[in-house]
Amino acid sequence: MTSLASKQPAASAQAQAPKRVTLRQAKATCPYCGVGCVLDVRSEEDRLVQITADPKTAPNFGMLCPKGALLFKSDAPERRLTSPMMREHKDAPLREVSWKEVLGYIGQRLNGILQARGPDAIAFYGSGQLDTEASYLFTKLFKGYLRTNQMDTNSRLCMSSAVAGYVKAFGSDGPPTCYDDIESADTFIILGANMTANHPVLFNRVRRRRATQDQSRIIVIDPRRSKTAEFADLHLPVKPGGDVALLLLAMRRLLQLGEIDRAYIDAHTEGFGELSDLLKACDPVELYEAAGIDATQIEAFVQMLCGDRRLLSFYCMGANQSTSGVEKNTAIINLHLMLGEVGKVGAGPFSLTGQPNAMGGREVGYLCHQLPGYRKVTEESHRGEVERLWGIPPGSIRPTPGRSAVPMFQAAADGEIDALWIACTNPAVSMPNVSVSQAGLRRAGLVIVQDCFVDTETAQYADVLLPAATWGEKSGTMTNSERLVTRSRAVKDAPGKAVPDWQIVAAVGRAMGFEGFGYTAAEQVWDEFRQTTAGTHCDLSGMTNQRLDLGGIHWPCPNEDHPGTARRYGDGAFPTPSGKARFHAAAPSLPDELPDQAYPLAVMTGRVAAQWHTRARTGNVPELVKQAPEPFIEVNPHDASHIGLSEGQWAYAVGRRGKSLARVRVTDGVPRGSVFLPFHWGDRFHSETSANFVTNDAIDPVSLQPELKFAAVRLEPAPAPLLEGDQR
Ligand SMILES: Nc1nc2c(c(=O)[nH]1)N[C@H]1C(S)=C(S)[C@@H](COP(=O)(O)OP(=O)(O)OC[C@H]3O[C@@H](n4cnc5c(=O)[nH]c(N)nc54)[C@H](O)[C@@H]3O)O[C@H]1N2
Ligand SMILES: Nc1nc2c(c(=O)[nH]1)N[C@H]1C(S)=C(S)[C@@H](COP(=O)(O)OP(=O)(O)OC[C@H]3O[C@@H](n4cnc5c(=O)[nH]c(N)nc54)[C@H](O)[C@@H]3O)O[C@H]1N2
Ligand code: SF4
Ligand SMILES: [Mo]
Repeated sequence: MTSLASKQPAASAQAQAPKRVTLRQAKATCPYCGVGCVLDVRSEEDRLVQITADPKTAPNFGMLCPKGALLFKSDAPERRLTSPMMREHKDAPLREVSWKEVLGYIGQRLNGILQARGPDAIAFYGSGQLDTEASYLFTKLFKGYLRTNQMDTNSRLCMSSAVAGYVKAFGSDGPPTCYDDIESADTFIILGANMTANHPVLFNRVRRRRATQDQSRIIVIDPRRSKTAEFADLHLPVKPGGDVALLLLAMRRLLQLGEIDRAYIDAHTEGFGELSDLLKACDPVELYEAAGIDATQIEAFVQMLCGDRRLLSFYCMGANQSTSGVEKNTAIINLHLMLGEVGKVGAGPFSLTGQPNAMGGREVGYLCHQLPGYRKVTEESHRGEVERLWGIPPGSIRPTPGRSAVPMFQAAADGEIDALWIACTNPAVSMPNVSVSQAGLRRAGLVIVQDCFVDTETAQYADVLLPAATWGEKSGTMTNSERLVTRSRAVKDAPGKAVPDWQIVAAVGRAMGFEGFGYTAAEQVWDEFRQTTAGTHCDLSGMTNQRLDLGGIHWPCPNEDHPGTARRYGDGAFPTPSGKARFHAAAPSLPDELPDQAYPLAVMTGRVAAQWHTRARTGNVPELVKQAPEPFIEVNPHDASHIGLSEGQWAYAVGRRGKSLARVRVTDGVPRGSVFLPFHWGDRFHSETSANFVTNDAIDPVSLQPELKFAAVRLEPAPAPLLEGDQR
């Protein structure tokens, strides 16, 4: 195993040994989307050379999408961060240093800040792309040893509304469903998810089911006619933000028709009275206006939900990234509870996880209000349990949540954060209202960036750069969208002094003088973490390293003989105080920032199939870059001609917080009054193209997730930018 010690300069003599040609092969979990495909990866002389998938291995059974298949071209050796780098002053250049020097420096600086300003002046911002071992150790270091809950991750921008929705309705996070439900379901709702682009292998299974079962129907709820909507039997082009109104209209009609599962509601739920009161009291005219859908469309939708069917509902960022994200989530769950479509084979609400290990991150408690095993910092008994497990004094863990992502960067911009440690995420591009986050990165005294590439937008702000081994270079564990836990393996060595993320955290813990970070292998970290989940709602304690070597296991898995649990809540018992699932009656609310005369258009941001987030990896793959080479904005033909914009022209989307440059695509796939802008192209592409210059950082009051799917803008023609390689 590569260890940090062996990466010390003192050990470099080993590198003098004659090199043999090495061929390696292993199974690794795809580092992209939450489908969590298991890939067979081959390397030759420390270069990845081939990616395939085994037809017998879950969850993808031989399938992969172009991003996964082309991973072997994504490593870009020339862009790698291969040594720790640091500078003592903001105006000094970064210089390469040894691990010993950088660890000493970090230990001394963090200890100094702790003494001078207290633990809340130190913050961590992480990622659902870190493996479980690294996420667990960050949680242990910050919450247990630095004694601060100032720790949050990009899951706040991604899944936090889904987490809150599950907790409100079922009493605990985590989906009830599994991928195999697809082959037993017949009616699919896909709400605010463009699965063809963003969860492609899973969508293949949905398409196959649709093709082979006559009764099967696909309903897509998305303001845009996305590629996924093109496969739908019914596309409901909801007004951006209008999902709660649309779902209330459907539930109201189902109630009128008596098409509800009374027996299930009576036996297994509470709060239906309030919901039916709301449904009877609300004004349908207002709901139709808010949903942007007419009665014929609702009728067609409701007809597909009537009678005997198995309903599986997938939802993603169109639901979560909203100031009413939690209400959208609970509305979807309300619909399922009302129809008795929970806990049955082929049925259930199924939040699609974005990142490969955002589920694992939730399990280790990496959001500012969480602790390992779906525990909470606000519960005294939970804190006590975790303190005992970690062997730290009672009272070590703080009882109040730290700042979530958006307030964290705001606090940095306000000068309240002295040290900001960022790992495996690129907030200088991906945060809403990104100018504020960039200001925070500029102002924080000590910015530590832990990444595998040297030139990311966030790395430009670093005072310390820590070189991480990346996918294919380390062993680690991930949980996918369906609670399937898989072990990813190394097929090549990390370049230079780069080491796995968990080793970096453990080394900093030791450098700060803490006991409890003396691990010598990732498997030891896993063994410690799985024990912390024993007896919790996300019990993984039965998943030994040996078992994970043999293949993936679904949690809960409470003991070493337990086969794992593909589906939950089949007995109708929920982890709420009463044991019943809860309906939530919420009237629709409007997005935070509404269009007006000055900013007449609603901008929705999102993704394309060929690029992954800030393009750190997909931007290195020529085939993917060719498919999606530059930023674009989709504009309805009516709006385009009204403004005087034509296909292929460059334009600024100008909002209240900033403006963003993209090439115009005229399409009736977006409704009048709305535009769609992918967020993949940050400063590394061009200084003006980040979509997040215009996005709104208003947050959902419960989940604290920002409204990345709705801001008001106007469009203005712009001169074509000078791009790299351009001869103009
Ligand atoms: N190729 C690719 N795949 C990815 C990623 C990637 O970057 N690239 N990222 C991964 C991650 S982390 C995530 S979170 C997922 C995201 O996966 P998705 O959620 O599928 O992706 P988005 O494109 O952000 O948004 C989905 C859809 O929401 C729609 N939408 C916008 N506003 C509303 C609304 O008010 N209501 C409804 N119903 N729909 C609305 C948009 O039109 C868009 O089609 O993808 C994962 N997979
Ligand atoms: N406008 C708008 N903004 C959005 C969204 C949106 O829909 N619209 N979606 C939001 C969502 S859902 C998400 S999840 C975020 C994603 O946004 P980010 O997390 O910022 O995006 P990535 O490009 O995936 O950043 C991952 C970083 O980790 C690095 N990396 C890769 N492998 C490793 C490793 O093994 N170790 C370490 N230490 N680093 C590694 C990469 O080089 C890269 O710099 O964006 C959010 N921002
Ligand atoms: S579907 Fe997702 S997990 Fe599977 S290969 Fe494609 S990007 Fe990777
Ligand atoms: Mo995400």
